Amino acid sequence: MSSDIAASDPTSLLKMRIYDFPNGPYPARVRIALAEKNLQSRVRFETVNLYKGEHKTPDFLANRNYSGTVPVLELDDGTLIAECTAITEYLDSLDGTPTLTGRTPREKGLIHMMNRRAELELLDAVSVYFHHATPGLGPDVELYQNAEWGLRQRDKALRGMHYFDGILNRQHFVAGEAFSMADITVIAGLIFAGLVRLPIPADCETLVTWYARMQERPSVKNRVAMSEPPGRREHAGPEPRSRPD
Ligand code: GTS
Repeated sequence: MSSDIAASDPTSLLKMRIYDFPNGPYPARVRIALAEKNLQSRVRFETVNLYKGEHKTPDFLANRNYSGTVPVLELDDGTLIAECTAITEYLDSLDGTPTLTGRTPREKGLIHMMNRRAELELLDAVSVYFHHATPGLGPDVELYQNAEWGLRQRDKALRGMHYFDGILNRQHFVAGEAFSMADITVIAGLIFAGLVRLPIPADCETLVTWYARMQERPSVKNRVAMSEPPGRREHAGPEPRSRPD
């Protein structure tokens, strides 16, 4: 693992550590949340090289995240918090003024629902496509692949894009009229889709326009830029497999 300090102010107090893969779509969720909350200076990043399978070693599984994924947040008392949603909820609560996960019970419920929907219908589906129907992280890491399942999930992700296009036709943001964690998850889904060369369907005009608007946010701009080549090549690997007959 290598280390890089995200603090723009070197004198700032580092309180947290995040294990992640810098241009990964799921890590992007937490990096965007950190930027939205202006908390980058409180975090030290440790790179876990997914292509070398560092997230599947016995040590990582036992001492970082049983699920074998990144990102993982480590607090200064050693507490480990995995799962992007959990990490975002933690970060959003730190200053007592949550802006990403909702303030009222209604907001919290809607944001949680739409965030989960963004995972199920888009981001996780693209991820399954990547791991099962493309070379994914390579043969040393992808020990089981089911291309048919991967291609089904690719189609699910495309349906998900149409779903979110319809949602965004009715409202400015994924969970209502304010930017939230649910928007970040859709953005991550579109970042991942870009990496695996799965473009937004042309008829999803609202989603395309919304995504362009999201990329104007400073927190998002750099993350999306990282999904362009050569970052794209790094995560996408060779051409995806074609659909089996
Ligand atoms: N549910 C998890 C979360 O929300 O944190 C999923 C995390 C996840 O899949 N992370 C990816 C991973 O560790 C990181 S990246 O692909 O976006 O860079 N993948 C490795 C693997 O083997 O699944």
